Amino acid sequence: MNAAAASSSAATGNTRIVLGTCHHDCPDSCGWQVTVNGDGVATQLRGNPEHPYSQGELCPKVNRFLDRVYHPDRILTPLVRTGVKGSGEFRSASWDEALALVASRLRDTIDTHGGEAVVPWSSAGTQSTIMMSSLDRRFFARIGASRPVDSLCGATARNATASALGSPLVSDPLDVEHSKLVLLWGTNTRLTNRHLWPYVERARANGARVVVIDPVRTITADEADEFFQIAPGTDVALMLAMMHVIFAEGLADDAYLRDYTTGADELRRHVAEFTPQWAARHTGIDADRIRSLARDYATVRPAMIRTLIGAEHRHHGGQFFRTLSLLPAIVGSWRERGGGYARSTGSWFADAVDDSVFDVASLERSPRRSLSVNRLGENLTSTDLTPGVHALFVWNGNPLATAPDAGLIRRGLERHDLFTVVSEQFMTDTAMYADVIFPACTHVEYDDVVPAWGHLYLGFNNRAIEPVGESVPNTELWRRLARAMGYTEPELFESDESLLASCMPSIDIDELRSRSVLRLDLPDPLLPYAEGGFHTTDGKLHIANSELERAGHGRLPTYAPPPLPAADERSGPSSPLVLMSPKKHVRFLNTSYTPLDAHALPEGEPRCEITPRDAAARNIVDGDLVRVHNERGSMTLRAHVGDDVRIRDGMVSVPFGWSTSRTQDSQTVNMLTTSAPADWGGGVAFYDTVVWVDKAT
Ligand SMILES: Nc1nc2c(c(=O)[nH]1)N[C@H]1C(S)=C(S)[C@@H](COP(=O)(O)OP(=O)(O)OC[C@H]3O[C@@H](n4cnc5c(=O)[nH]c(N)nc54)[C@H](O)[C@@H]3O)O[C@H]1N2
Ligand SMILES: Nc1nc2c(c(=O)[nH]1)N[C@H]1C(S)=C(S)[C@@H](COP(=O)(O)OP(=O)(O)OC[C@H]3O[C@@H](n4cnc5c(=O)[nH]c(N)nc54)[C@H](O)[C@@H]3O)O[C@H]1N2
Ligand code: SF4
Ligand SMILES: [Mo]
Repeated sequence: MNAAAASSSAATGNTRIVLGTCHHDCPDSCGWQVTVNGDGVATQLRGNPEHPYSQGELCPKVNRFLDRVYHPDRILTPLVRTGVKGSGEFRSASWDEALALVASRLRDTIDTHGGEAVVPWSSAGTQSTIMMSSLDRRFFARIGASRPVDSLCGATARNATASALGSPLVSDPLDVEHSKLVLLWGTNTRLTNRHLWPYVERARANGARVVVIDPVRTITADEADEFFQIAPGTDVALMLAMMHVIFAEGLADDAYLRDYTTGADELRRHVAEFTPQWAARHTGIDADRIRSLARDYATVRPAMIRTLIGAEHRHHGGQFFRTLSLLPAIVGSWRERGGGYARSTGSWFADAVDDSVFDVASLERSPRRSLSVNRLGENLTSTDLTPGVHALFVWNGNPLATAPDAGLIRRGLERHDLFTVVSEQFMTDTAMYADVIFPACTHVEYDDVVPAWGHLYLGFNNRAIEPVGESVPNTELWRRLARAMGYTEPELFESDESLLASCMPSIDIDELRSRSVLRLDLPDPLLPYAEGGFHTTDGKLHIANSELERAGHGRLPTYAPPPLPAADERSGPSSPLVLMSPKKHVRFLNTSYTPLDAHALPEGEPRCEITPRDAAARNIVDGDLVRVHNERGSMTLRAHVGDDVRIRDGMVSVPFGWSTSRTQDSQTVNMLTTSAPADWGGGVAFYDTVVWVDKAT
């Protein structure tokens, strides 16, 4: 440990306290502190009370993080498959043997089919900077592998916001504390962003009203002052009707629109036809409630819109974020602290942490094709791709349970002529199908910098313990693989320390290490568009947007009904239902933790929520085994029927996050979900899935 790192750990006797930052794919990026005894064993991990945002609190998952670190099921050596794919039969192997095997299969693949037959797939298992993505980019560029594009999370929200505002940069969510009206629109704050909730509560203590807009009555909706249980995928109709009321009743901030925007008059004419009555037919929300929501939004000061990811997982995802981004300008709420629009803060970190330094042009051999990570199943099973996919690398993710149309992924992973390499901490659904598994470190075992997407504090994670077993940080895996392949370019072997220094040229890393948290060097309060200053050619917000028009998204926000059966088509005994598959459990983080007994939930297995009306029509009672199915797959689970279900008639809900090892028939909800793309930006329309439900016989 260097001198600076030592200063981040207070020593008492032989015991040290090491400061770190949670790495999970969660907006909160909490600060933690790890107690390490004289033998180098971590004995306690708890919240860092000095962290300005999380203030000493973690969450039920990470309070038990050390269980995960020292769990008996953790993968601690390389593993080589011995049984059929999916059987989970492996033997342990030395690093040398496993690396030699992978290198020889990779060379064969590249010689026979070309580099593009190699496909990398990763997600945000750790969202710390260099472990999430750095040397992997160089390694796969050197191979000439297919280039992964799109994302399961955030691409549509980010890109659609940016195409509306000129940049993805928006408000500081912590300013919600200063709001008098909080619209939690398609976000389940109390579950997914729990450390923001105290800020919302403080606003409420000062008289704020909290409104939740969601097709599911979430635990956040339970605490709201007002809940709009909107029909799935119809939000743009609600937004257009709000605009209609605001213009029609003279509630717009005309000065803001005149000074800082263009196209407001076009919008005013455009929304004239989108009355609350019209929106009521689409959204299922009474016209009177729509009218009063619009009036409140325009007149209560300050009013903040808060959203995250949920609503992007729809065909209309791009249009949702584009339209939502325009609302604060119409009422002028960008002017105020506690106003504006808050979603991911991730883009604010780009100046402090510049990950473009990880791309090295000189390593690129030839142009590479792009393959969507959202279509892994299609890519693995396609007979049209030339070359086909012959080698797959998976790290930081568990696509067999988290990516859509996962039955097709499973069929692909079963292919005898596919060589699959997985880097993991645990035997996940996906790892079960690997040919070779490499053991990965957990987050207490390496140094890294951790940007956030729920606040503006940059975190540092100091390594607390040595790697457990033979596990390595992701960066070390890419260095070892590059060596095994016989590559010699120095960029492939850059050290972690050097990678960290090169991506943060303007940060005093020693200070960041020792404090483990620094606020970005940004104004406080952060009011990005209080006086215009949009990141467009003329600094104005282009409400009527010719670029979006050229891209086919409409010059002005446009509503198209979702590709789902209408409510009246969802009422018969054999009619289709809309499948929701949201995050639901406080002890899961996507699928991480689900195989661990310590995180087991009382219900033991996922259940299918169905309303009493729809259950009765199918002769289903609470606890019955039901089959949820469509053209992509079928899943058997127990029904949960009752007045406490959180969905409306015509919908069912199966929670996301459960691994196949915890379900009745080794399926997960993503065996049913669609991989259809969202309208723009690179996201996927998971939640626009239609299913049929029958009593299992
Ligand atoms: N405990 C826990 N916390 C987590 C996670 C976890 O798995 N467990 N995952 C983390 C990750 S990766 C992410 S991206 C964030 C996501 O954070 P959020 O975006 O807050 O969470 P989601 O559950 O994806 O979606 C939010 C809400 O969108 C709703 N929604 C779906 N369709 C629509 C629609 O058409 N209109 C409207 N208005 N709402 C809609 C869903 O019902 C859901 O309640 O959470 C993070 N935090
Ligand atoms: N139906 C439905 N599907 C969804 C969603 C939904 O709401 N509904 N949500 C979507 C969203 S928002 C997201 S973000 C995705 C999440 O999709 P994934 O990112 O695939 O989800 P996780 O289950 O968190 O898998 C992360 C894995 O990374 C591993 N890991 C952690 N740290 C490291 C490391 O340092 N090195 C290596 N090699 N591995 C590591 C963990 O052990 C874990 O198995 O799922 C998406 N899928
Ligand atoms: S998972 Fe989220 S809430 Fe839990 S400790 Fe990590 S950052 Fe905080
Ligand atoms: Mo996500």
